[in-house]
Amino acid sequence: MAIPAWFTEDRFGMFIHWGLYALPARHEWVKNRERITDEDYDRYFRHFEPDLFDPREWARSAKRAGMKYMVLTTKHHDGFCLWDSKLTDYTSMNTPIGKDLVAEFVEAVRAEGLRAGFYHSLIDWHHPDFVVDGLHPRRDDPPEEIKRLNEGRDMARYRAYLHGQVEELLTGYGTIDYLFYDFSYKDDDHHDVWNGKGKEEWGSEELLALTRGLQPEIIVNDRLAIPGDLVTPEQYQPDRPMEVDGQPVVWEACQTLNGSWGYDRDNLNVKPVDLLVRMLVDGVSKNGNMLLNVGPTGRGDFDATALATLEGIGAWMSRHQRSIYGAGPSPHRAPVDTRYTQRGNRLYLHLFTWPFGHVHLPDLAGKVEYAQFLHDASEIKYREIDPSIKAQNTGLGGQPPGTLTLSLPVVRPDVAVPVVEL
Ligand code: H79
Repeated sequence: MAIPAWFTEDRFGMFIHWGLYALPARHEWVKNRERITDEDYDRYFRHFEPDLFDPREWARSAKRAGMKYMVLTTKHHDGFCLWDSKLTDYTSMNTPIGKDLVAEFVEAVRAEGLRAGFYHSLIDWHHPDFVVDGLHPRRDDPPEEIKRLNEGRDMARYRAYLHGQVEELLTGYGTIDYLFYDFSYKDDDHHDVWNGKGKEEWGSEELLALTRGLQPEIIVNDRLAIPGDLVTPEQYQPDRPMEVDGQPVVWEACQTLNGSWGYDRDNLNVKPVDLLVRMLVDGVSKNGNMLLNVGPTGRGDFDATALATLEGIGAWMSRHQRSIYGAGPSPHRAPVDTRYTQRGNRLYLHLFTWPFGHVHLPDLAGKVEYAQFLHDASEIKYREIDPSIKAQNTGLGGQPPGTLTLSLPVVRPDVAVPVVEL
């Protein structure tokens, strides 16, 4: 089945990781990493009161950055639910904020003209029937401790809960455009995990059928351990258009601002704007999307660094979106430190470093009608070497026939990534 066209046209979305872990503010895996007991973690539940939560403001920030869709964590691995689920008490309704945050999110995102998606964790560290995992050196039986923790736990009951909650989310909130399930870990990459989980544990076939039955147009990711609509490299850029079994596939890289998905107060490893723009461009040049994450604070707003980063990306997008929306890879070969994207007969040359006056484009002589910078529509002059001539000594640095050479200004334009439109 073909994926809805909006997804590969829009190219750029916002991921939002938000939940109780915004309060400790040191990574969304904090409960697991620091072996925090349920009792201690419950303090975040009792103090969750995001009084500055304003999803219209989130959506406006996303829109200004050039993002076209937004994906919110309805539930992360800690099991805390951001909507009014009837299947558990462990929801935002029972915290001091006392609101269905998913409902407000979906309404706000739509009101700003963006598409709304959900992230939903398959893993659940809170549900009493979720069989506990463990790391182990390879051996035959789980350690006694893991066996003891799992007495009375029943994944069949957890599956019913998982499917029931997805049904709530896909029936109670109108059209949902996208679903990111997260994640399966029962394969060669995870051979050191006791009780690793995959399609049997999640009931993946049934869950995917339920998802599509309730939302026929929805786009579903690939982490149910069965094929989905797209593949989702996490925090890495593939080196070419992605393929599965030799066939091109739709893909989307999910990326963080600083290596953490949840709000991480003391993390100073923030990616600069020009790097994030290069990552977006790199993805589109390889036929991929980017889902860029923000982790809102415990008060419900975006921190100053996230806001400044989004503004910076937006400043670039407002002048360069023509090279992103509806664009994809080009059959032409891009010079080193550049990326091509192409839409129809327009070719976009993205310059990741600044050249020494010239940039040589192989095989484009005779094919270009006009060249300009995208940010200010200023003409870029160029010379061409007739593809039919034999001579090698052309006076243009020995470039081969067929080369088109752009003459670029000495001073690099003051934009994150300069783009020449051909
Ligand atoms: O939600 C964000 C992350 O929290 C989640 N996916 C993004 C979108 C994610 N975190 N980690 N991972 C995905 C992969 C991590 C795998 C491991 Fe493990 C965690 C390897 C070791 C610890 C789970 C437990 C798999 C093996 C043992």
